[in-house]
Amino acid sequence: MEFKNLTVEIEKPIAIVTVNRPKVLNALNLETVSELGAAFSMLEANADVRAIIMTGSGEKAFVAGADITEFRGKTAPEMIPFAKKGHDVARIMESMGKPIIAAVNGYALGGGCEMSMACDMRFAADTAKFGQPEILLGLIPGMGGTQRLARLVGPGIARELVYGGEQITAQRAYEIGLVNRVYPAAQLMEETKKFALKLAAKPSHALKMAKLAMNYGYDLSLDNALMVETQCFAQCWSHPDLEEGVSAF
Ligand code: CO8
Repeated sequence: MEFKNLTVEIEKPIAIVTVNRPKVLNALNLETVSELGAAFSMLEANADVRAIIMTGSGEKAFVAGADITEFRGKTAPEMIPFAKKGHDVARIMESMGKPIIAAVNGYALGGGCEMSMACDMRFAADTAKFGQPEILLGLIPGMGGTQRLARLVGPGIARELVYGGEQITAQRAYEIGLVNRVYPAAQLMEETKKFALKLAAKPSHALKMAKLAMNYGYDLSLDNALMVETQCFAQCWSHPDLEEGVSAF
């Protein structure tokens, strides 16, 4: 599948999705958001791919947000499908069975920070910057930032970032739990690939069940979430990986 705004490299057993609009710091226009949805759906269906890295092209940005040039002249009703599109893509990423690691190589602002939060985890270059600067434009996050940020870092710090619009360093993002790991910029991709390969070597069905139990259970009451976990746990017995793993033990 060919994309205009992305590259998708398959280095079995991992794939690397790179937003490729470096002239605008990989800002997400609607076409790019649609292409991301198609790319992740395609990778979910590709049995050769067991873990995915998402990153941005160039050295400066992961994704500097939604493409602001698409905002002018729009009306409120026109922006509903725009936001919905972003939400749909984030949901594709969260509901697919394969882990996605964001390799945040630079600015992850607005929709870029939100995209990284739809990934399973975030590894960042020490030069990366995170933030939800929408307030400075007279708007608010529209791709899940008002919700996912609070779930990741807690409501107090999330409010500080969304209301204040300030950028934070990768180190600060690590301290608040937004980022899992920070690496010197030159090592980010190599280290992220190493970790993706480790995940790719894990029993894929069990990993899928872990991801689904954690993502679908998160918003439920504890009783309902435990029911989701029970189903996913039991599903592990429907796959030969379990027999293999238990026998090896
Ligand atoms: N949209 C469009 N173009 C952009 C964007 C953007 N978000 N960010 C940077 N660019 C362009 C610049 O206009 C510039 O273009 P040109 O060379 O033609 O002038 C080029 O990229 C390089 O940028 P700068 O010259 O500004 O580079 P600096 O190093 O001086 O600054 C910054 C880097 C700090 C990242 C700065 O570019 C900036 O502040 N960018 C905007 C960041 C921002 O506000 N992001 C939030 C956007 S709103 C949003 O994301 C809402 C999400 C809604 C989700 C909807 C789902 C589909």
